[in-house]
This record gives sequence, C-alpha cells and structure tokens, in this order.
Amino acid sequence: MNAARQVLALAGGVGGGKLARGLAAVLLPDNLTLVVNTADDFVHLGLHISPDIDSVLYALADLNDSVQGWGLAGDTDHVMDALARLGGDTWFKLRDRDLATHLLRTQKISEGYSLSQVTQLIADRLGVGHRVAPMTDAPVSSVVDTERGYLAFQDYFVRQRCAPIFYGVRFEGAALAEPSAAFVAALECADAIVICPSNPFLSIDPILALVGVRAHLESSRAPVIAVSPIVGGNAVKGPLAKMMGERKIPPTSLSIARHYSSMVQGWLIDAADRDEAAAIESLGCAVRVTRTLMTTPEDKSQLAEAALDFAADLARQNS
Ligand code: GDP
Ligand code: FO1
Repeated sequence: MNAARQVLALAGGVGGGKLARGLAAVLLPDNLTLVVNTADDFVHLGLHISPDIDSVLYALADLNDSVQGWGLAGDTDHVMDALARLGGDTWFKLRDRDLATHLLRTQKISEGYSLSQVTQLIADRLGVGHRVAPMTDAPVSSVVDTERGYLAFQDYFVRQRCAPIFYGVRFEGAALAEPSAAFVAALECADAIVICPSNPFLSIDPILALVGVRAHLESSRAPVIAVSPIVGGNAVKGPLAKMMGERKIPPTSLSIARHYSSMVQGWLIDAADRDEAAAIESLGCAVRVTRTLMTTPEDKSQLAEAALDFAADLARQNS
C-alpha cells in the first residue's frame, strides 16, 4: 500500500475507471476519494442514468465490461430485444443486469436520496470500499456544439456516434453548481490530486467548471498530477483525437498540457510520446515518462504508483 495520505482523483468513465482501479489497488479506502463527472447523466426511458459513475463503480468492483468500455461484463439484452419488438427506443442500450443499477438509482432519487447518497448505497452494495462521489448533486448537462447544431450529450455521443463535427461544449448548470460534499472535503484535505487520463473536454472540464473548483486547483497546496489520455499521438479509445482534429488542435500530450495549463504541476506521459517532454516542461511543469497504457491490473497499479510517487516528490520539493 502506498504511503500517500489523502488522494483526490478526478475521473470520467473509461480512462477514469482504469486509473481508479489502479489507485484503489494501492491505496486504503480511507485514503482515496474518486470524484466522477456527471455531465453525461440523463434521464432515459424514465430512468436516471449516470454513465461515468457506473463505469467507475463497475471497474472498482471488477464487474466492468472492459472491451465495450461501459456496462457489466457478460450482460445480456433480453429487455432491449423485447423493447425493439414493441417499437421502443433502443439507441441507448440499457442491458439486462445494468438495468438493475438504473432502477435502484431512480427509485432512491424519487424517494429523496441525493445522487451522492445513492452512489454510496450502490457502492456499498457492490462491495466497493473506496469513496466514489459525483462531482455535484446539482443537475449539470453537457450540450455539444456541432455542425448539426447544439446536441444533448448522449444524442451526440451515442445516437450520432460522435459523427457531427465538434465545435465545443457547454456545461448547463455548472456555473451555479456547488461541488458535492465529498468533493469539497477531499479538496480541503488532499495531499495529492490526480487528474485521470479522461477526455479533457467531455469528462474533466465539467468538473473544473463547478463553482470554485478551477480556482481551488490553481492555488492548490497539494500537487496536481495529470496522466495524458494521448498515447503515441492518438486517443486510446473514444473520440478525443477526432474532436481535437475538428478543433484544429494537434492530438498530442503537449496540446492536452496546454489545455490544462498552469493547473497541473506534474505530467505523466507515455514513453511513445517522450519527444514531447521538453516542450511540456517549457510550460512550467515537471514531466515523467512511463508506460501509461493500462491493459493489465499491473499496468493500472504501476501507473497509480507512478502518479503518487510523482506527487510525493513534488510535495517534498515545494516544502
Ligand atoms: P468516458 O467518460 O467513458 O469517455 O471515459 P474517460 O473520459 O474517462 O476516458 C476517455 C479517455 O481515456 C480517452 O480519451 C482515452 O484516450 C483515455 N484512455 C483510455 N484508456 C487509456 C489508457 O489505458 N491509458 C491512457 N493514458 N489513456 C487511456
Ligand atoms: N455507450 C454506447 O456507445 N452505446 C450505448 O448503447 C451505451 C449505453 C449505456 C448504458 C448505460 C451506461 O451507463 C453507459 C452506456 N454507454 C453507451 C456509455 C456512454 O454513456 C458513454 O460512453 C459515456 O457517457 C461517455 O462517458
């Protein structure tokens, strides 16, 4: 177990879930808070869906479908098949066992639970000991600006498969949304803050857009370490490189470092991108080159250890 005291990690779904699993393997439950993007959340077929929270919870419980990137391994589609026969909406697949999570969350929210409370309940019931919290309990929704106009997030991401040219994204509700209580507590006592290799535009920016979060990170006593989601000049999964191309931004770790700017003190980039290290350092941050591709459980733990060691070294230099 790593000696780090309190660690706060900011996460989306796929890249976030992978590093979250590594951090949970090397940190005791009381030493880690995972704060997860909720701007992808929406109500579908009457159910409250929190895709990134579920991806992180399923990853921590070792129940995730790692090939698909979302949902539960080995799930089936009887409900969606039956719904298709009835002519219902099946563009967003609520698979059979995954449906149980959405049903329970929706029931509890209708009974007055906050998203934080229901996330804790589901974590407990899945046997996840590490703290997983939504970024906020307030409603925040990503709206994507595209060549086809403004699109609700899941319409852009799933229904239209990120095909429309991406101009930008706004986070409706974020400017008035307070971070969740667990997020505030973790910001106040963190000894290290880790930005997971999640999509900066879609998964991390909504977290940074909440009231006070960006300012807190910019003046943070705790080192902020980020892992680049770009490996070898491409995204490991998902639309990030395509989106960057459409914004005329080269798909490099250097571009990602510029995006987060002075908020990050330490960058972990992949060995395949080692040539970018000097340019990233010239932005005023430290860089470590390592393997950032997380395929095996060992990859995840090693990358988590690398991030925590980096944070500890930077904290020592600051003191
Ligand atoms: P989403 O919310 O489901 O889209 O997932 P995230 O935003 O958390 O993660 C998406 C990003 O994770 C993509 O841009 C990928 O490049 C990145 N990613 C996925 N797997 C890995 C990996 O093993 N290593 C690194 N460095 N990045 C990864
Ligand atoms: N992604 C898809 O590409 N197609 C789906 O049908 C789909 C269903 C789905 C159901 C529950 C859930 O929690 C996530 C689901 N996702 C699906 C993932 C999708 O929501 C995105 O990957 C994230 O929102 C981006 O983080």
